[in-house]
Amino acid sequence: MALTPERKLALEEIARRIRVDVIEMVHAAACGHPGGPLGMADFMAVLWMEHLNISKENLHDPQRDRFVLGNGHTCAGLYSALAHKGIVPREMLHTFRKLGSPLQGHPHRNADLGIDMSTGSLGTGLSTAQGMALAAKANGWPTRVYATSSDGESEEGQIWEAATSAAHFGLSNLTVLVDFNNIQIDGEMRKVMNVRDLRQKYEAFGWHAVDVDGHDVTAIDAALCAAKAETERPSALICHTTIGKGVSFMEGKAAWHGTAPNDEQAREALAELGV
Ligand SMILES: Cc1ncc(C[n+]2csc(CCOP(=O)(O)OP(=O)(O)O)c2C)c(N)n1
Repeated sequence: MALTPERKLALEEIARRIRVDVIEMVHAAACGHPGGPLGMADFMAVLWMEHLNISKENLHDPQRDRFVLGNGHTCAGLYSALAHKGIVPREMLHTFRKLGSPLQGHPHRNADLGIDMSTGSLGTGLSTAQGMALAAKANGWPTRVYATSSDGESEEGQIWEAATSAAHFGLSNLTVLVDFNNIQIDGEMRKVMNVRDLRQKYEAFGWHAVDVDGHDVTAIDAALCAAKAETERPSALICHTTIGKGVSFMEGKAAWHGTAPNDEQAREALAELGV
């Protein structure tokens, strides 16, 4: 069933709040990656609020859903989503990237905080996610496994090994959401190392794959529903996004892949986000 107009607005509001958290966290840490999680905020909001069966109550249930942030550098958005689910205490967000904090600059697996996998070394996330999906299937569990990835991460050969085996084992309980913003650490993906048409590639590897407007919460929700209805194949949502989305001076700029805003830039960004 399509999102109601009220639910659509509520999810867009969560996405806005994730963006606010990302700016505040990266600014307070004076380092980190704001661009990616700003671009991913819409699909992270839909996934975490509407689809992922992960809550404070079922955190230690082995049969619950799993989430792996393949593009681990975008973790400020994950920590914000976990705070919106009431799993990560909101005040803990202020410790982002500080010495001793469980919320490091790349995710560190933590069973009590809903961080299901350590990531940051690009290429590994989808492999571990497909292992989790295979285990769930072997056990006959209802668990669904979701991973994120990115255009830059799709340059890693290991992604395609995972894609091969996930299709081979018919892991219809596995879905990857690819943040396709055409930007990576060194600039425009198409100039650095063109991964070309990822929908066609995942399809060729035996997946159910669709292109999605990564800022349209209704379209993202519909694509996640279609992925759930799949019974034979793993699903790939190629989410077309803009890096830095929501902050005009960050949009489309590779410089914001891994640069913290200074005081003035943070003030300007937060004002644009309605704070
Ligand atoms: C195996 C590995 N090689 C290199 C890096 C360094 N690295 C960090 S992020 C990144 C670019 C990733 O591209 P993408 O996720 O598309 O970037 P974004 O859209 O977030 O700017 C690279 C090469 C890494 N983390 N892991």
